[in-house]
Amino acid sequence: IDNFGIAAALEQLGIQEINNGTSTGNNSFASGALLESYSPVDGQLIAKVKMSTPDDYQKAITAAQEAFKTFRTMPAPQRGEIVRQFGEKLRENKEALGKLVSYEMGKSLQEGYGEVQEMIDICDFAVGLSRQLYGLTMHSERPGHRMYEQYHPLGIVGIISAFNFPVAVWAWNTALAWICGDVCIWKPSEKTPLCGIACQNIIAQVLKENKLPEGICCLVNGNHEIGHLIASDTRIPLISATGSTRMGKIVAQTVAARLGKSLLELGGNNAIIVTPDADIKMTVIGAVFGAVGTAGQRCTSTRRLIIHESMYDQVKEAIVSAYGQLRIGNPLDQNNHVGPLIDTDAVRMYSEAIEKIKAQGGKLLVEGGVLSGEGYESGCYVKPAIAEASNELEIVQHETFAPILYLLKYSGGVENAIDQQNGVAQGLSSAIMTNNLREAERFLSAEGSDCGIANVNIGTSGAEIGGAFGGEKETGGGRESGSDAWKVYMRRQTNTINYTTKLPLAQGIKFDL
Ligand code: UN1
Repeated sequence: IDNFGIAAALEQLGIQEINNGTSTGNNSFASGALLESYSPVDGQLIAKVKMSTPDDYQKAITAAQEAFKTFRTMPAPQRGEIVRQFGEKLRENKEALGKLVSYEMGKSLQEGYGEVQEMIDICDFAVGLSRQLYGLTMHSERPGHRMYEQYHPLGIVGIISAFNFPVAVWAWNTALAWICGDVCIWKPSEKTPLCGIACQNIIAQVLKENKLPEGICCLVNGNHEIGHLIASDTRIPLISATGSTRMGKIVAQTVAARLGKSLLELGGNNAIIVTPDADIKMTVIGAVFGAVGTAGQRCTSTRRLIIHESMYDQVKEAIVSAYGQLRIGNPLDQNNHVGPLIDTDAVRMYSEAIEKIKAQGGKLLVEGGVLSGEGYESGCYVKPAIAEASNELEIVQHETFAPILYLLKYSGGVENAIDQQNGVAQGLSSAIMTNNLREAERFLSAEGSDCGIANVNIGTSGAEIGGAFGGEKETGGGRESGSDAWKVYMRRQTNTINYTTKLPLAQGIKFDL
């Protein structure tokens, strides 16, 4: 592994004690049991991390509450300056952090770097936004009155993130929360705790250099018990949670029970529609990257191809033949296209899904299977699979977080493909491959895709940070990242000021004493 410079990367990120059983990281709110982080790349123990106890959690909340008292009064452009410095530090650490993401999570090195690039991009976006937290001015119906709205910081934002984007999703939330004047408490996935520590170490330098308290950005590594403490805590007005629909439903109910706000980014079941007017070459690249990139573990991964019957055989052959070219192996080696799944539990879910496809009447065109032998010792490497199926199958309706692609057929007009595309419980990302303007516009119209993301001649994954990211239905309805997603991190206040000596009432009501 060290041909890839992992040890040096860990050292640069302040994770120095490797494989020797000691805990690592300089986070203050961690005095609990050790959590072991194994790499799916080679099955090796990377390091052990101290988890946060409920008591540590209470300390973190107190630190965050204290920090909020001052941070909320710092002018937003000055908070933007802190985010700018964070972005600079990320640039310096892009290579090291990208490597750690690749090694701890298993995505390709390029994608690891890409993820850090998303962090840098959201920092740049947030810096600009820190001067643009605009509210509207309205005309009052009463003379001598002025009415406007302003956005104030909310308080503590609880961030629960997933293993598949172990650093970027945190940054989307944090960079925006900070410029909005909020402080954050972050529970990374238990499967990628070192990514959390590395980010904390980077931001700790920025906070220290600016004499700002750690409470602005608290890290709490731990399991679902810490997650529950965060979700049920009335001191946390907003919970931003990324993960499975199952987890999201639990978080949503817990947060709703105390009338908190939640921003949910849950499962997808994303499809690409391939019409008779599609460019086949683009379709193949978009579909294969979408299905096997990150080993099918993006919430935006392509799960279904809905192909017009007139193109079906041609597209099927091209995709199956492209799968024949895929190199599966160590993701740090840039010659490989597909890395491992996150752990052996994920492998088991993949294998069960393959069995279900067969049992439910799907037909495997590319068999799949678990790889073993040299280079695959971790037991986490699987072959991407393709199955012919129909949209109604239970397994097709379900999001399997693995590289399994379903080929579905449609006949007649594009509306029939859109029906299938929308005919699932999830609503994150969608795409159409066509050069036909009518089909493309129909797909984007009110009677088109019901997803939060709808692309034309682009695959389903790889969204840019500038747009609002998220989806409908079981995807949870939240929007993160670009556009005006920042508004959920602030509280809106409507202000009406009377600068006369009279007190006229709205709606013309008369009340004289
Ligand atoms: C996720 O999988 O949780 O659009 C986020 C994409 C990435 C983000 C995915 N920019 O694929």
